[in-house]
Amino acid sequence: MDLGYVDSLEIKKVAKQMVDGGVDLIQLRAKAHPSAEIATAAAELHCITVERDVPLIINDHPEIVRIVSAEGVHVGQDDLAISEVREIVGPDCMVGKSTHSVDQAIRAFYEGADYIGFGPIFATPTKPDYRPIGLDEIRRVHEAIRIPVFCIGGIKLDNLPEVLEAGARRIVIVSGLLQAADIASYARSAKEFLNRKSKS
Ligand code: TZP
Ligand code: MG
Repeated sequence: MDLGYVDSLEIKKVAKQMVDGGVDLIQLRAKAHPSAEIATAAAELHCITVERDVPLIINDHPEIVRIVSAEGVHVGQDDLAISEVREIVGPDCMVGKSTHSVDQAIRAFYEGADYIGFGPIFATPTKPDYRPIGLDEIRRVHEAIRIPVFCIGGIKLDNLPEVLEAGARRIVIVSGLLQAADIASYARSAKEFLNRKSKS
C-alpha cells in the first residue's frame, strides 16, 4: 500500500480489494507523508487487515508500529539496525529489511532480520534510483540464507512466470497491483500463479 499511488481517502477501499484478492501480507509505504498522516493510514489499514488475519507491516516507522500494534516493521539499508528497531517494537514484532544484493541479504540474515525484501529485480518507477539486480541472483540468494525472501521491483503479472521460474517463492507487487483496473482480480491471478508454482 504505497501512498505514492493511493490517495489517503481510498486506503480502506483498496485494502479490502487486496485482501479479497488473496494478498497474504500488506506493507504500508509512504515516503512523502508526515508521520501523523501515516499513523492514521496505518490505523485504518489495520482495522481491515486484522479482520482477515493479514499481517500489516509498516515501512520506516517503528514508533507507528507500536501505536497501532501492527505485526511488523520494515527498514532499509540506511535506517536503524535490526537490534535497535527491536528495542522499539518488542520481541513479538516481525522486522524485515530491504536488500539490493546477495551480500546485503546475507548481512541482513546474520543481523537477525525475520525476512528480507530483495530487489529491485527489474527497473521500477516506484524505486527509481536503484540498479536492477536481475533474475540470476534469485536462486543464489535462496541458497545463501534461510529466512523468507520477498522478490520485489518491477514485478507484474506478465513477468511473474519468469520470476518464479528463476526461483522466487514470495513476491511483492506495488504499482502493477495498485494501478490495475481490478485490484482484487489482479491479486487473484498472481496468487494462482504462485499456488500453481508451489504445487509443481
Ligand atoms: N524496493 C525495491 S523495489 C521497490 C521497493 C520498495 C519498488 C517496488 O514497486 P513496483 O511498483 O512493484 O516495482
Ligand atoms: Mg526506509
